[in-house]
Amino acid sequence: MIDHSKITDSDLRNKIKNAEICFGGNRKLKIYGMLKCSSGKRMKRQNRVFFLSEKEAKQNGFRPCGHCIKTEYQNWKMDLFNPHTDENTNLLPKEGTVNYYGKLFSREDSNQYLDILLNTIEWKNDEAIIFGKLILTKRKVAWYGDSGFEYTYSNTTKKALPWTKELLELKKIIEEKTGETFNSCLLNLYHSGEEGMAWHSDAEKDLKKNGAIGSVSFGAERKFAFKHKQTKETVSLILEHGSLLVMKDETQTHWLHRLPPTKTTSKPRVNLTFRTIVG
Ligand SMILES: O=C(O)CCC(=O)C(=O)O
Repeated sequence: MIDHSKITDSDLRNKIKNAEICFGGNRKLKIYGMLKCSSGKRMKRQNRVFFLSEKEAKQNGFRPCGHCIKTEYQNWKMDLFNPHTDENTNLLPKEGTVNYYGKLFSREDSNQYLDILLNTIEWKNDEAIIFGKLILTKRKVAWYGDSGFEYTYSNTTKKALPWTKELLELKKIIEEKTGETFNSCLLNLYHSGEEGMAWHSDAEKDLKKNGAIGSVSFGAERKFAFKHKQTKETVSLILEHGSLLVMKDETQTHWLHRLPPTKTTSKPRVNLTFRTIVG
């Protein structure tokens, strides 16, 4: 790491020319970025440092700049939110089980599923009856299942549509991966980060008690959070494009979950929750 205040301007020019300096950083903020980054230009000389490589910057405890090296920044943020856990780690500290399997599908397959789901599912605005008034959400939903199952939530009853080819394909993959079985799927379409879902639990009487719910996400990566009903402690993670999250055991009894709205994306996201309805 080289301090800007300890070298002359001609030294600096030479080191850049000889590729001995390739990245700049802010010592106070502990952020590194490209030499041409506009955020770097505004900095005081005594705060500016230089690095040969990103590796050197990271070894010194610097994180990537969100403006000029977006991909590295996204990866850094993801690591921060999704600590390196595997599908056997329970993300909840007590009274429930949540396992995050990470990305199950390649980027290409995930893009293809997103495209197919956006175009083949019978999306409808969700309906809820709140204080006797019919409310239509901006978010769209669809309900698919084995044989015309009915499912009641938010005081409205939905009848399941017959499985599409891709939904059956996804159901099989999730069943094989988790060792669980499912007979229905609720799909949600969030057109942009402005749309989300408020705190709730999936504990309707039609759902198998303590049964597993397999949640598959395609599209924009979004934060997903859990809140304990009594202690209010929270757990959150980022649901990635093509990923699987499983909630089971007493999770719905003791924890609420939500998808908070965000200004950080305007891209769509589709979420599928594979469930077991009891007849
Ligand atoms: O979109 C999501 O990830 C969450 C969906 C959800 O909470 C639900 O279907 O109950």
